[in-house]
This record gives sequence, structure tokens and C-alpha cells, in this order.
Amino acid sequence: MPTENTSPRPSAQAPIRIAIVGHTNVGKTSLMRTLLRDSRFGEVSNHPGTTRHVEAASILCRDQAVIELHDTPGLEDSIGLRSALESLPAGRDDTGQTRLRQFIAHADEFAELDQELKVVRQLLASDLLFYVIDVREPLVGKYRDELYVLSLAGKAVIPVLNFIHQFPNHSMQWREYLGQLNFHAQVQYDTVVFRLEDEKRLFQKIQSLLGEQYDRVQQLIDERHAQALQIRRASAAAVAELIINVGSYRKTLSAATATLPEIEKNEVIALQDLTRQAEQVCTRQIIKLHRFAPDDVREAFLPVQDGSWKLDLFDVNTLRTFGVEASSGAAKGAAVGAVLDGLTGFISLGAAAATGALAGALFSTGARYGRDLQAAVTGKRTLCVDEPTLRLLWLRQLQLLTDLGSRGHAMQVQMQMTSVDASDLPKAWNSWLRQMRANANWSELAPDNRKRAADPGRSALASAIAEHLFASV
Ligand SMILES: Nc1nc2c(ncn2[C@@H]2O[C@H](COP(=O)(O)OP(=O)(O)OP(=O)(O)O)[C@@H](O)[C@H]2O)c(=O)[nH]1
Ligand SMILES: [Mg+2]
Repeated sequence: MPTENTSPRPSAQAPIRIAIVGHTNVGKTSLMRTLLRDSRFGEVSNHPGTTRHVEAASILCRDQAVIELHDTPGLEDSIGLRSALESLPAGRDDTGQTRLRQFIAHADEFAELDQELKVVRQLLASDLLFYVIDVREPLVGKYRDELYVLSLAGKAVIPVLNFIHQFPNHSMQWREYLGQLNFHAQVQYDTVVFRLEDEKRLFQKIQSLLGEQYDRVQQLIDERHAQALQIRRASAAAVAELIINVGSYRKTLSAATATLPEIEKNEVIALQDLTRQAEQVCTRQIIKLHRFAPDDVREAFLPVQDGSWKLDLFDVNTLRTFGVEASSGAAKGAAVGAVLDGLTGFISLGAAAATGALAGALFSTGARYGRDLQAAVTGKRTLCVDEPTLRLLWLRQLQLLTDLGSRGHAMQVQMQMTSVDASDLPKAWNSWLRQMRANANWSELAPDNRKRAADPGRSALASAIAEHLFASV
């Protein structure tokens, strides 16, 4: 029997209308957020009955709405809905859709099914349905009744198996039953852990069910792929800039101002601030590139507040969290981050290191680098950011990229601090460091370098660093 369709098939121009339906609290609004790349869409909570009205939003491709998604309230009483549908007088040739329309016409007799009524209306007004399933739940009667209602609508259905990484997992039982109902186009799609491949599979199911929409959906798949690459590339380039700007920065101090307490109070603090700011600019840029707002990030998951890391860059404990050892010259427990020397700089000047530890460190530098003597002769010293701090900058940005790359816009949990390893430093790290240390004019943090001419060596290093990051996240 042909299925009667209340809505015309989508034309080439009209967006494909998709209703996201399912039991309450299964992740329908979360799926909307992830597909829309919009962590502000609707309301997500662990309480059932969060979404109370149908709410729509479009997925754009080439600035055109290709898909119109409709979030719907959860089906709370599918058993009651099925009973109501079966209680309606039915003619011999009535289709499922006729029955659903009858239900709408008699809605005033079923006041307690007001949420279900909104869903039924949306079923009829859609081209395709995403049926979201919480696979931690066994397939009990209420879900069978939901599927019965969906089958009356006579629309293409894609069952979306959610919570697939959690236990218990009843996906086998679900899959088998869905197959018996002819709902074969199932996908596994974790709505909070984002994987572009999974999203692509979901879009491909739309292609196979709505063949006439194949090309438009393919454009969307291609555009999303290109965007993901672009975000990764731009983020990697931003980190490369950060590392070069901080790594090659050096401040020349005249001997007159270079008394140790003065350096500690003023120059070191200024250098730490400059570095913190540079990290903040980079972090914010990366969060924005991934289409999160600084606020979402703070609320949701990262140890980041308004685009800055909550753990201070120059706190020894932050280094430890990332498994980085503080410079040997730094006094135990001191703030860290600056290096003072004639040219290369491998000792740390901690905030509390201005006394014995620093004197010892200066001595060892003098022994290792004749340059320090040169500094003493010329009356000049230079200050730069120490290597552990640079390593920390690198590891934190690597962690940020790794985490944001797999974070759905519905994720609400804190970022894990274990996703990167301090031994993850690139093989070329020391070579990069040497180049940066030898080229103070590469740093855009120095006021006189802000309009620096493009330097081929700097560009080559920036590309090498960005390429390495691009390949590792
Ligand atoms: N771990 C995990 N949590 C999820 C997933 N999907 C949704 N959640 C969580 O499940 C809860 C319900 O998610 P919602 O998106 O509000 O569910 P809903 O189906 O829209 O709920 P109603 O609007 O009440 O029907 C929230 O706490 C989500 O963070 C998932 O794939 N994995
Ligand atoms: Mg919801």
C-alpha cells in the first residue's frame, strides 16, 4: 500500500526537514547541538522533560539552509499515545498518517497527551526522522510503542544509537528489533564525543534514504570536511606563532637595572605577564575557531576561565600537572619562567630564586657559557622565557587542540588532564628551541618587532611547527 504523504517531498531548494524524536532524556537536544556546532541551542539537562516545545534550526552549506532540524519534546507516554491512536475509529483503507491526523483532530479528548501531540504534528511535517535511542536501556514496551507510532508516520527513519560508549549496552537487542521493523539505516552516534566520521555516516544515510537530495548532502559532507581541516590548520598555525613569539623573545637589560631584586620584581613579572597574555590570545583564538564561546568553555569543561587557563602558567604545580620538571636552577616551590643569561639561557630565575639559587645558577651558566662573561663585559644581560615554560605552553595547547577536536557541542563534563604526555615533545624540539633562541627579532611580543618583515627562517619554522601539530591532533 503506498504511503500517503501529508508534506510534499523537499524540492531542490527547500531544506530537508528532519525531526529529532525519541523518548525523553535520550540526547535529542544534545544531538541538535552537536550537528549545529552550537552549544547554546535549547536546553540540555539530566532531567526528563527538558524540551517542552518543538524548536527548529538550520544546517547551512554554501550559505543555504540544506537541513532544517526540529528538536521535539521527549515522548513520555507512548503507551498512552498508542492506546489513544488505537481507540480512534478507523476505516478499512486508513493509512497510518490518516490515523495520526485523526488523533490531531481529536486532541481535545486527550489533554494529558499534549507533549505527544506536538511530536505527532512534527512527524507529519517532516521528510525524515532521527529516532534517538539510549542504548543503556533495554528494549521494553514503551519503546516498542514509540516505534509503532513512528511507523504510522510513513517517513524515512534513521535510528541513532546514542550512549554507545557506556554500560550497560543493549545495542544488539535494539538493532535486531529495528531490523525487523525495516529500520535498517541505523547509525551509532555519540552526541557528546564528536567524530567527523560518524557525522559523515549519518549524512550518508540521509543520502541513501532521500536519493534526490544526494548532491546537496554531498556538498554538505564536503564542506564540513574542508571546515574541519581549516580549523585544524588555523589552530596549529596559531600555536606555532605562540611558541615562536614566546620562544624567541628576549629582553635586553642594562647592567644598571640588572640588580637581582629589581629584575625579579619588575622584568620577570613583566615577562610573565607578556607570556600569559600571548597564551590567552592563542587559547581564545583556538576556542573561537572551534566555534565555542569562552563562556561555554568555562562553564562546560576546560580548566580555562574567560579564555585563560585557571592553573597559572608560572606555578610550579602547573608544570607538575603536565609532568614537566622545573628548571634545575629554580628554587624548589618557586614561581618559574624566566631565564637570565648572556645569550642562550638555560637557567631559571624563579620569583623566589633571587638569592642563593640564582647565584648558583649564574655561576653554572658562567662556567658553561663564556657568553655570560661577555655580558658582564658589555654590561648587558638578556632575559627570556625558560624552556620548561615553553614546554608547558606546547603541552597545554596540544591538549586543548586534542580535546576540542573530539568535543561535541553538547559535552558538559570537565576536560581530562591525561590526554597528552610530557614525553610527547617533538623530536625536533631542541632544534626549534635553538633557532628561536638565536633569533630574538622573530618575536612579535617585542614592541619594535611588531611590524617585522617576513623572515624566511621564521616562516619555515612556523610551517614546521604547525605541520607537526596538524599531524598529531
Ligand atoms: N555521556 C553522554 N551523555 C549524554 C549523551 N547524550 C546526551 N547526554 C546527556 O544526557 C542528558 C539528556 O540530554 P538531552 O539532550 O537534554 O536529552 P533530550 O532527549 O533532549 O531530553 P528531553 O528534552 O528532556 O526529552 C544530558 O545530561 C546530556 O548531557 C551521550 O552521548 N553521552
Ligand atoms: Mg531536549
